[in-house]
Amino acid sequence: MIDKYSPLPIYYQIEEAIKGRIEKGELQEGEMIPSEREYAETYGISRMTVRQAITNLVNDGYLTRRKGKGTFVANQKIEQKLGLTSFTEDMKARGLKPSTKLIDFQISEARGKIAAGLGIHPGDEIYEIQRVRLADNIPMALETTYLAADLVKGLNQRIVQGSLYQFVEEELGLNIDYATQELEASVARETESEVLRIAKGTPVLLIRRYTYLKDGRPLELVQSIYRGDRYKFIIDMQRG
Ligand code: 16G
Repeated sequence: MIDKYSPLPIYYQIEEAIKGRIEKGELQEGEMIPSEREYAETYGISRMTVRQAITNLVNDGYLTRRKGKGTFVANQKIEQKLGLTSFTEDMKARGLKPSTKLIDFQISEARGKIAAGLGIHPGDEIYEIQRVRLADNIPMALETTYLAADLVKGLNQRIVQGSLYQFVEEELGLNIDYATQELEASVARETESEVLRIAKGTPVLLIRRYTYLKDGRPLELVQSIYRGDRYKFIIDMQRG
């Protein structure tokens, strides 16, 4: 309930009340929330104040506005612990169906940083793959992967529409061991926004992964653009 004498601003109290109802499951994902007018009447406050609370909740990703329809409870983000798992494994672990839309698959010659990162010579052949990764048919990430053609023998378009890690481990018998990952904030550019079905300029997470085999050989360089409205990465830390 709203306390008009509280030092907490009223819009903030409304925000907390709505958040509380989402967290308790009284308002479910995808459900339409009451209108500004209804909230204003229920709490005996102005519509302006309600609007401010709702705008803040939209900006924080709790709610989403659909033009001409109303305001709905947003899908809450996928929480992902940062570990050396594959996209296929991550989605299956959540009970979501992974799929892949192949944008590009080509064999090219390694240059500069890519050759250096993959531990091969400039001019050596590499696979250059671009994939949109989906969960229950919703685009989650756009991944660009570079692999040394000499190491990942026999890779083809069909294989990369499934799990790359599964192929590397089960078919090639290579041991994936560790990775270094960089995480940066960014915004969706035109092509990225199209394939991820988000507006241009929407915040995204840019992740670069350098993955190595047990014998130390570099396996892959991957640059991924993850939807900022869908993903939240969690890191466990210990002070040792
Ligand atoms: C993840 C990895 C990516 C790897 C892919 C393999 C991140 C940021 N990236 O998306 O480096 O290539 O999984 O997935 O987590 P797959 O086995 O399903 O093809």
